[in-house]
Amino acid sequence: MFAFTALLALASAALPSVLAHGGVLSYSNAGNWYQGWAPYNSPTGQTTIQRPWSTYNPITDATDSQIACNDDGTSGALQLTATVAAGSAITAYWNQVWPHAIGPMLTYLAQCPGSSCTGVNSNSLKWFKIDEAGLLSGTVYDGQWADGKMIADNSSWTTTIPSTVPSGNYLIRFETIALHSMPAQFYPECAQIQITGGGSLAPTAAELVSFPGAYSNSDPGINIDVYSNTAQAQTTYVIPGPPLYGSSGSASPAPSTTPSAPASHSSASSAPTSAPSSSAGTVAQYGQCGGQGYSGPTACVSPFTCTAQNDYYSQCI
Ligand SMILES: *[C@@H]1O[C@H](CO)[C@@H](O)[C@H](O)[C@H]1NC(C)=O
Ligand SMILES: [Cu+2]
Repeated sequence: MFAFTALLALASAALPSVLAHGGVLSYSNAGNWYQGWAPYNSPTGQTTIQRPWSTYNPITDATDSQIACNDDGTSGALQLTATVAAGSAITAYWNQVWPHAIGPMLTYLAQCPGSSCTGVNSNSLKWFKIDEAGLLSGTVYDGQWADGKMIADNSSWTTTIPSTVPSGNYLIRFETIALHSMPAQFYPECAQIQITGGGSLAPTAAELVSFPGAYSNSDPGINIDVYSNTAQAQTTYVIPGPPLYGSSGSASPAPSTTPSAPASHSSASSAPTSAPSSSAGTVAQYGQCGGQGYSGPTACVSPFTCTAQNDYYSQCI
């Protein structure tokens, strides 16, 4: 008993900053579990799908040279790649219990040239955003944020690889941004995946960005004081980065016959959407079409269906 307590005391004394920050430590996909990089261990002999990363501390400059993958951009000496089916869900797990509940969650992909991402510098790639969630309900000051949902979901975030993404080798970049203090704190980590069974919808030029480059310190979603008077009345939050993949003009034009009723929600939960009865818009593939706190259009462009991802987010897929 004494030894155990002493060990705990020793551990917390030795790793003070570890308790305040962190990053993605593991992944799961289709029942497979993938251990991530252990930044506090020796790099020697580490074999993982995750790109090596160097520090538990946050990045606090939106243009930092390490903002792509929280590292110098290089792959590991024994780098692995996970095979992931297009259309499947992949989950990233942060260290438990993640401490920062205010801010957005974002997931990006970047395709690598050639037959592997190993050896490819992450700063040389073009990224597109496949998932984003920001202020889910309430105000910027005291509302519910995606970061809080991540904590509630076992300090993890699940993103579905779009079924339309071309097959190939990619880096996947999970990111949580913490807004509880200024400047904002960025926690991005990357893993190597090979997407199989994909589609043929390439991201548009407007959807592709570089890291660094995608964010600016003056972006409204980054240069934000969540405790200000403005924030106390603010119910919208602009998520940083490019438009979501599939949302910027690549969807087929709206059909000539307007759907007569909003698309039904396939959610089994009782999570209501405040669907406005006058909704006339049609939402492009991967666009938001429902969820608590959402009041925009709910009808999807044909042939997509509004599908609940969680209580707060339904999208056209
Ligand atoms: C919660 O996450 C940890 C990894 O951080 C994992 O080992 C555990 O299985 C997860 N629990 C559930 C219920 O998913
Ligand atoms: Cu922290």
